[in-house]
Amino acid sequence: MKAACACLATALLCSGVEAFVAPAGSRALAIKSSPASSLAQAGARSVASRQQSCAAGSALRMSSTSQVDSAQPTLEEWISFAEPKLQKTMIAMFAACKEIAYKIRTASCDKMACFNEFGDEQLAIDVLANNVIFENLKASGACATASSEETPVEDPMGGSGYSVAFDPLDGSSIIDTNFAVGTIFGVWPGDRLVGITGRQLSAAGMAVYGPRTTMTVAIEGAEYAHEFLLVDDFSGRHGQWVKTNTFSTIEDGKLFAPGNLRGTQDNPGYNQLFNYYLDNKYQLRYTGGMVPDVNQLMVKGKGIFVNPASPSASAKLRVLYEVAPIGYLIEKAGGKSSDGEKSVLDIPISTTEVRSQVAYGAVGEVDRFEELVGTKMYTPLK
Ligand code: FBP
Repeated sequence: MKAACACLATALLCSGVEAFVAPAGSRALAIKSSPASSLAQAGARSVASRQQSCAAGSALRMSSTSQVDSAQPTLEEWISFAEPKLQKTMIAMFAACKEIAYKIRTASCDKMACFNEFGDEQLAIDVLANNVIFENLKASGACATASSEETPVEDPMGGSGYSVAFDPLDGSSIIDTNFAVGTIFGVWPGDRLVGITGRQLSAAGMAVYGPRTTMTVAIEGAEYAHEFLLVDDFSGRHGQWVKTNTFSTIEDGKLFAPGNLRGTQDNPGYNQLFNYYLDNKYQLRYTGGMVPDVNQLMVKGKGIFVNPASPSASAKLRVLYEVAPIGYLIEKAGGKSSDGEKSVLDIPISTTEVRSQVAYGAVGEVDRFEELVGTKMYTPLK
């Protein structure tokens, strides 16, 4: 037991107090960046509380070696095949999502704002996430233009090589209920984010802020989609992104995630599709967060996510920030995407506001969506 506590304290010190202590020990610090002295105090407080819990034989008995297999490559090792500026852009997105993960976990949030333990109001978490991503992209020097669902304009970043469109925090309606949420991004070559399509993507990614923090990416020059885990186990690999999974197939299977369900009231095709799932005893797995709801299709290797439009509930998902990047991931992972008649990667992105209905999943399941829902109640973008 004494050995375990000693190694924990060492892990604390080795992995750089600030990064480690802040999320676990002191919410206020992570967000409010209080003066150094209180950092030391917080650090000390955190060590003390962990020793107590260690002493109490709690689940915190840590081994000095990481739970993650040391043979698994880190992000930096895995991505070294890619074009250097694309590497920089992707590493900037991973760094931003790591920071967002800590901030989400350490802030008590309601819909409009976040509060630290001193009750000081902070930026709403999606605005905070938005700023963190812009800062990291600017610092990369490889990003010419960036745009986000929070700030839907083409914003010059002062770098060159790639442009990034992102939804800083998807699932705004479920963040206060502490459900898993995520960040979605797409990387295009050059400096424009309109007058393009998803077919021109160089890479895309989706961070899932759930019990674990994972990031799934797909990138030109590599087949399939690839999952990374943010190591958070006080080991020597603490704070690193380590490769944990490769997603290459999404097969037919009875798992469905039905978005915009109110659309079944005035979209007969959607009503028919929904009843097909019920009649055939499909498993309902829907949280209201597109990121975890789509991520499960790759992890389970089966099923379908739909968000059809209807006359009373028009399409709400934005092609630039959400639909095209996720379409790129799903198609690289061996699945199919559709707007009712074609791949979402072929939807022209004429403005940052373009929206579309979507289906993602196994080829057979998406074909059924096109057959029953299709474009009967929706005019796809040409
Ligand atoms: P935000 O971009 O505003 O978060 O909206 C997107 C979203 O929350 C998706 O994550 C989710 O799949 C969908 O809206 C939920 O739609 P609905 O409530 O109609 O099922």
